[in-house]
Amino acid sequence: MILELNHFSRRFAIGDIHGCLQTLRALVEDKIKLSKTDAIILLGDYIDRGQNSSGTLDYIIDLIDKGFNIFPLLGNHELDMLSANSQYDKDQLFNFYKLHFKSQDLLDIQIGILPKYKRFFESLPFFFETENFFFVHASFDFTKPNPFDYTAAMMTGRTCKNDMKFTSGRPIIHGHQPFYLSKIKEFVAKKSPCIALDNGCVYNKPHKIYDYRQLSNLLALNLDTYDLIIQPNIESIQ
Ligand SMILES: [Mn+2]
Repeated sequence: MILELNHFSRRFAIGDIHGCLQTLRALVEDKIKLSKTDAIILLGDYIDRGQNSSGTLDYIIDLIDKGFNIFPLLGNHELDMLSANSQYDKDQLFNFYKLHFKSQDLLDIQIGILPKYKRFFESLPFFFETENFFFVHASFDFTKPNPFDYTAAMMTGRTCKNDMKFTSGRPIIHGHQPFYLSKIKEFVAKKSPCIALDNGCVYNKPHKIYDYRQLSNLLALNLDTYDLIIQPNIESIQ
């Protein structure tokens, strides 16, 4: 989907939120100090794992309703919930999400995904192309004949590669896979062809794979100045 951002006064992208509502609010309100002349692209994965999936969605939907220029993309967690909703019994669905992702607040045990959230998920595009960037949750697979129709890579591709033939040199800004903060700072400093913005905001405790001390920040990139805005996870304070 083509999106024009040049007429806004400032432009930002924000990585994976995963239910970290307090952290998102602090980033948007205290650090960015968002105004109605700014624009923010959200890179998907608003829900699951964190403490407040429904609050995060309510906040995003409310900002849009109030006239803030928030442009959310689809992440694999939103798509997975939509697919699971159409495949499984509603009580199974509820119990699965309660057990694995703490996001049963998005579900009703009789009807599945609550209509407000289902409508929101179904409205989300797979990627944005703007004057100066591409934005996608995970990556593009440029080896496919029609990479902009190949949504599997956009949702879960693990390796982001840029192909100038398709992007005409515009960087790809993406999330999905947590990178350590030092690595993300390097992508930004080098104005890398692929810039990852997922610093695993939700991982604020010892983890079996990741060193959480190098994660647990929610990041915003100022797309004009390349300033990286770092909001540490504040969910445990509440
Ligand atoms: Mn993801």
